[in-house]
Amino acid sequence: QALFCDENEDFRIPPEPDAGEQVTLRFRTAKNNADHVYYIEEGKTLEVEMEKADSDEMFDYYEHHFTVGEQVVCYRFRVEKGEEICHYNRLGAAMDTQSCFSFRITPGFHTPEWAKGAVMYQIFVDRFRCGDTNNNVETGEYVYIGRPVYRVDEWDRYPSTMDVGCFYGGDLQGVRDKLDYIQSLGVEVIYFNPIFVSPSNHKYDCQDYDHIDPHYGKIVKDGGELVAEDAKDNSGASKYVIRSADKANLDASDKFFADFMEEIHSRGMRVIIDGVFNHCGSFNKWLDRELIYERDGSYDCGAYVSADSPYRTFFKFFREDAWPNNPNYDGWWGHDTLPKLNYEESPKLYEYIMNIARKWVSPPYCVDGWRLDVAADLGHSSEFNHQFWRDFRKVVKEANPEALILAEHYGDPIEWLQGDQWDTIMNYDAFMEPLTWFLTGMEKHSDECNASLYGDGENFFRSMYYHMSRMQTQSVQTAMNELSNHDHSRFMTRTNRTVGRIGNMGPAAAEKGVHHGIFREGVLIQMTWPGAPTIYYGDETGMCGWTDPDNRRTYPWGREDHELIEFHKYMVSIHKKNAALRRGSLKKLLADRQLISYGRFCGNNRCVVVVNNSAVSRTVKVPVWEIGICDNDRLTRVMMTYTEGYNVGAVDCPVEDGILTLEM
Ligand code: ARE
Repeated sequence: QALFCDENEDFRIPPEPDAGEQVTLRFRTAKNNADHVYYIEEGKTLEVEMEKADSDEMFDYYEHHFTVGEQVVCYRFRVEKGEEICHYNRLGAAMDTQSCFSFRITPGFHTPEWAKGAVMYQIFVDRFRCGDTNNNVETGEYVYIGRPVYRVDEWDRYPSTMDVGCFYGGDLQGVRDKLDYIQSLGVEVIYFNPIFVSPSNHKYDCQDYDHIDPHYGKIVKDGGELVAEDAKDNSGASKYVIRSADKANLDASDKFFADFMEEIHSRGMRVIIDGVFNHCGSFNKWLDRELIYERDGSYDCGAYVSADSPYRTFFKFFREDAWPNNPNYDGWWGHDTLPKLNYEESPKLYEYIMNIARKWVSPPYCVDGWRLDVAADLGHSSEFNHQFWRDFRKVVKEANPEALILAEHYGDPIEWLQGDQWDTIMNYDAFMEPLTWFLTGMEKHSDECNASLYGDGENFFRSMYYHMSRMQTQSVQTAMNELSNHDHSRFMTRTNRTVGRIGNMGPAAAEKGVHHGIFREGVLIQMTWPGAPTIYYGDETGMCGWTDPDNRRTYPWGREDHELIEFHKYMVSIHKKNAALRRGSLKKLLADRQLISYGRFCGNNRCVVVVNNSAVSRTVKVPVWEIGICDNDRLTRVMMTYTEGYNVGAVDCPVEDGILTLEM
């Protein structure tokens, strides 16, 4: 229990050394307890006995110094006391010595400092706030997959089906109008779901990577007549120029976004945007299926229309004998609206997308990072996939060394997090899944609610430690830790297990009678767990919703749950005030079936978190000496929550002989 080491700044100095730099590793043992501590470097069969360099009342600290070379260094420790031998790696004190759990130094792998423990806010633009009615999609403005799009006039009204062609009118001006509110929550970074030109409300089917969608930006000119349902040209394409393809509107929207970004930066905030590079939309001029704006002679026809299209190689076709209008192309997971991009056979496309990667992180926009959609799916082989992301990293970091590269990823990310590709990931495995399972008993982050058992604390830690060990610490610290997002049910719905299924959509505001207890436990863990806590718009006011599309309801302006908003503000402020919570070490302190406790510590800042996931109160004795707390003077803060209440402010529980006792 006393043994400790990790990749954080108290135990590796500096924590992210470059080639040629001196590094000091520190290993903690109980005072006057170990006979020998060895540093063991893998691959070299190098073993060095560490020197006892420092001690305090409770612990001894052993050190090893060396100069980092060009190569990755993988290491672990061995502690000996008499006959007893103990190994230590990323999983903690371990009986095994499997190299896959080693500590690791990757010279030159830095993730942006600003992103470490940053508080983020995710916005699905169409549903957050309408700030400019002039840019609203109009009913019948264009045809999307054979159906005219439509506008929902009442912000709080839910149609019986929410299809991808229905729009509420949320836009960037709406976000701009609410920046004071967003900032008052303590948010530092906004992550936007896609904002480039696209005909759907989610915009994962990109029509033009070079411009902000005027329906989210600015419309200065009406782009001609509205498209009638049956107005198509020979290729099946709709006939008229639509407002979102009008040059004047595109330029005005890009300018609007540049100004928006300037305001964001002047407030000290940052923005991450969604990069959907695995596939585009079938409406993209490159494919030209159901093209929704006029072919004005400025470009050639797309690959769907003719085999002679200059974009023919941008896509993979399964049948060569089906032109004109060849529907036999590769789509992401079979979706024909999401044609997969065929980089391998099209250097032109490759170059084009690399320029897009560079463009948006450069002036005048200077976006602070990319969230990469289905990043592991990109390309047709794993070798190519990795090469693409290596080039992508080079291009982005050269243009903006501070930009964050954050991939959407399910499963083991280790191959991509070696320092040469992504910085980090949307954290499902080492956050959303174990947390949901522990608190609600729902399997992983799935939207099925059929579990009869709740998770238990031991498993929570086992799973968290395992998955965190698949990332180096600079990736863990910047990982996007979410309770909800646009692909999964709202956490308030998940913790209540029954509310708001599709077909039974309630009002947009938090439903009455919803229980907040488990939800608050989730927020407490989120704001005290390693990583970047990210609030999905509206979660702070208790929005409900089942999975896509019900998780994309409109923000309930005027009907907010102020108590819950205050709770978020308070938790965010605690997160930001304590260095230990932003980037400190983590140590499990207690776990049983319905209880977890852990410590976060960094220098002299020491915080203890206790979560009792049951309605039964109990006395808990937490071994806080494990994070260096022997008496109340050493304790910075205790935060506890239980299904019937919480106390995140007081530090008035007694600590005696390193044991904290509390009633909860
Ligand atoms: C639309 C409708 C849906 C409908 C679907 C199929 O909205 O209701 O079920 O079509 O007809 C975007 C839109 C979606 C849209 C989809 C297809 O946002 O609304 O769905 O395009 O047109 C997996 C992937 C993961 C992916 C999710 C959706 O691994 O990468 O599925 N997430 C990204 C984005 C999405 C986006 C796309 C990909 C496509 O974040 O928003 O969808 O660009 C388990 C599995 C995961 C699975 C996850 C969620 O955990 O392990 O692999 O994620 O569930 O389903």
